[in-house]
Amino acid sequence: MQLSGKVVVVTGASRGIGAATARALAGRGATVVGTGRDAAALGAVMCEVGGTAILGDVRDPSHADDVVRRTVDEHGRLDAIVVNAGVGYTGPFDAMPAECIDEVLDVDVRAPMQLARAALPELGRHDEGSMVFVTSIAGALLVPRESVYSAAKAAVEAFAEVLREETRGTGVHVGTVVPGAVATEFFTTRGTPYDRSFPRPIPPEPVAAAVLRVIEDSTERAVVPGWLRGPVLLRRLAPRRYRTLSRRYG
Ligand code: NJP
Repeated sequence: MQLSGKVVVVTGASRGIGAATARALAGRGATVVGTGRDAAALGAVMCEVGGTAILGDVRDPSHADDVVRRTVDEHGRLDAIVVNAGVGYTGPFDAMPAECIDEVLDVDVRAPMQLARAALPELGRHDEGSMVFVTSIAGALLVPRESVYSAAKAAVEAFAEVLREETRGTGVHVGTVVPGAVATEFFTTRGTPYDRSFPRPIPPEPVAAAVLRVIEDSTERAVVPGWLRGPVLLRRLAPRRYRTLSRRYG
């Protein structure tokens, strides 16, 4: 898909990967509709990229339909969505508060599915449409102390794979971007700092560039940074071997 002149919704565009993606999309000539709850932060990013801000909580049952309806009302079309808004949680599962389980599942699983449901008819209305889910390396490697978050992101990967098959031949492409550690406020928001010395977090811009590649080239799945494809492949092909190595080297 050529992005110039297209209308693209980016959820969680108030900061981090979403804000970087909004800037990258605007740089390609796309019109960006960004969502988030932080009015000041989202307003500043949308002002910078000449986009439209839609304030709201993705957990609100009417949010997904609202975002699609307002986008089409204002811009006349919807060509792509980047389903990026997300929250993390780290800590042993037996100490995870019930409301945190609900928040991770609501924001990271239910909301992306609801947005996909609401957007699909519009994405299919023109010759081509694109839907990109920002998942996580945690969903691919299934990380201890991130059980619910890992399961949530793995669920979205599974959902995207099925949706890709269901939409084959309709002109709508479904892809995912799988980031490793990224230097954003994600860790502050989840309440636990990133405490590993390796791998070092990458800036959000390469993840945004991967989102654009997935849309422009109809790529199925982009892992960023690319070397993480190694551990992902090892876990898939030799799960017990992978687990032994990850216990030893972290
Ligand atoms: O996180 P952060 P990232 N309703 O915290 C929005 C995944 N990922 O950019 O509402 C509506 O800077 C929030 O907006 P606001 C991760 O799982 C990351 O790093 O205004 N919006 C903000 O714009 C996520 O899916 C890393 O506060 C809600 C955005 O989400 C994606 O990358 C590693 C919301 C979060 O910005 C972007 O994360 C990885 C709600 N209820 C995967 N809750 C990483 N950073 O290391 C949150 O593997 N938002």
